[in-house]
Amino acid sequence: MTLEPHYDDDCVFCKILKGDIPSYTVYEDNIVKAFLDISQGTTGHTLVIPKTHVQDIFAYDEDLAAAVFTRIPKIARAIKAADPTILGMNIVNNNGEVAYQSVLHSHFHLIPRYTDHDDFK
Ligand code: DGP
Repeated sequence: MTLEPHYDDDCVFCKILKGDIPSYTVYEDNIVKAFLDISQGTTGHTLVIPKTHVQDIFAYDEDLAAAVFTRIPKIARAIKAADPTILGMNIVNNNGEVAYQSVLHSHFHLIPRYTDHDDFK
């Protein structure tokens, strides 16, 4: 699997990568883009996606896994550092429609937690 960007024309996240749909970028490099989730489950809810179109975790090869997985803690740390009221973070990755994956371009939810009692479940 190439780490170079590869787009699926029917994919909403590929349209974001191409700039055809606007997004608020949190972080970007040659491998991944991190941008605010439209739903904002909690403030700062961010999605991290590989720039190459890959449907889910089952399709990752070792190179892509290493490249993406080393970036997630760094992005999570940067988000937490940006707001001292962030106390923790859920990192969620749904794979397959039966697992509630609604966008079939692999993505990781970074969901900041501010108190023990915020609204998002
Ligand atoms: P999942 O259910 O795990 O597949 O999460 C998909 C997420 O993608 C969901 O939380 C909403 C988000 N999403 C869908 N379309 C858009 C979009 O056009 N822009 C942004 N920023 N997020 C989107």
